[in-house]
Amino acid sequence: AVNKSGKHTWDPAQDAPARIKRVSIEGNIAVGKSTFGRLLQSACPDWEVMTEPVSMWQNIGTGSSKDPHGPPQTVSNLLQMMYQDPQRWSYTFQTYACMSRVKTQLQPPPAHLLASEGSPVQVYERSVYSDRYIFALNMFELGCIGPTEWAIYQDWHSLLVEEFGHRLELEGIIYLRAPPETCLQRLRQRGRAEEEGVKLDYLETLHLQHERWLLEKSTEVHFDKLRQVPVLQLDASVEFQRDPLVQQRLISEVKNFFS
Ligand code: DGT
Repeated sequence: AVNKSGKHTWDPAQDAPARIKRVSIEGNIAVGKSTFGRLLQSACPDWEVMTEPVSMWQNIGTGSSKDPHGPPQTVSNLLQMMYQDPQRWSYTFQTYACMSRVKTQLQPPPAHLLASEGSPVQVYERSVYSDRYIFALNMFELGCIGPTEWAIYQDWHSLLVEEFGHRLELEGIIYLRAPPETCLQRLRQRGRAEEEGVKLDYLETLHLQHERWLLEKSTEVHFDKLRQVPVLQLDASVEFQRDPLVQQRLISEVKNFFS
């Protein structure tokens, strides 16, 4: 929409203006999605990178904080609970992660994107689609989400995606691809406490899910439009975190792909 002063405005009941592209960054744990998102953010003024709310999953307030005589507010670390007891907590984790991804993808574009004369892009770290076709599916195949939980998850996930329609659609996916061994090395280097017990075979199963979804175009994907979303595959096995030349090459690949 355009208001009286000629500025683009955002009506939350409407879709994002068609010229704003929505793109997600996908890839294995610790491949470097956040680092790459920050690079994109600083190299492309017309891009807005929305970060993944990992800290929300680590700090869920429980207990009553409103009643001064009630139990004190405590904090649960759902990420840690999921890694410590995946059979008990994977389904719960998936409901919360998916809800936070829906919220992120529904956030209106910031004013500077709406006002931009260029080719603005809103970028998400992961999406409601990797929630289902990477993590939830993987946990189901590993036996950490039971058949009944999986049926219920798929039912409400499809309902959400269909009901929110255009507002959750993507115009592109950036797939940061690296061998699981490289991701494990990066994961150990960053030393996130909850991930201490993560083993190579878990990263291998997640790698295969990415390959099935993004490269082999798995027939498990239930949304026709999602199967047609263009995927840019980037070689993230190279050390891009500190090498400015590699960074420039990757950024220009992205810019060319989405221009
Ligand atoms: P990056 O920036 O590529 O280094 O990525 P990370 O590892 O910071 O971010 P990400 O999305 O791979 O995940 C953060 C942590 O949360 C990691 O331990 C994996 C876990 N995680 C993320 N999403 C899900 C999910 O939907 N289900 C499960 N079970 N775990 C998830």
